[in-house]
Amino acid sequence: MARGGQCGVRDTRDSMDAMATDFQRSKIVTVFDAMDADRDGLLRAADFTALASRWTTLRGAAPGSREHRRLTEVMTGWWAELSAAAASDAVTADDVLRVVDLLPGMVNAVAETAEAMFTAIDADGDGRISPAEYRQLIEAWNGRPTDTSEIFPRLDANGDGHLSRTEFTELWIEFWAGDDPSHPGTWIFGAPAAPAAT
Ligand SMILES: [Ca+2]
Ligand SMILES: [Ca+2]
Repeated sequence: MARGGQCGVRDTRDSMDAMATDFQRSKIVTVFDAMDADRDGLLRAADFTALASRWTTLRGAAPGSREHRRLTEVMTGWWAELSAAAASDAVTADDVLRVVDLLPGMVNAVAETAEAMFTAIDADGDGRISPAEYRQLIEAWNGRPTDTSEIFPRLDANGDGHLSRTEFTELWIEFWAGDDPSHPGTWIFGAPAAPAAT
């Protein structure tokens, strides 16, 4: 395996056995591609700004409004953490996967991110994510209209028509730190890419 000395990442811990699986890689690459607005294979601050901008536009949040600031802060905060963890201002999918390798040991941090995301997604602030609020998230992410009517029920564990904070956090943690293809969390950013071959 290529574990050569090309990276400046500190390996003070024995995490080489925590490499992302092919399944985790396919999940992350799907999200990465959606965020990589200019498709150059690198995430930069501008990609997160663009995502925040798509989101605030869909939401109808005017620049300077509290809503605009909140959504922008969530995405900017993500970028700050990711670029710091990757020690780069141009982050590759492999960089993201190296960060993801560490997440199973950082479940509290992942849950905090879920909390920030939940608050951002919950546009009307009623403490739950409606199908329309979820769709807005996915359309901001994808940058195009997306039918999420078949995806949402997969995520709604208790079938009450909304995602509670608890439901969302569980899905979020599974997506980023889990490795179970059959878990609904696989679908949190929409339909996962089909396997390369069947
Ligand atoms: Ca709501
Ligand atoms: Ca529910």
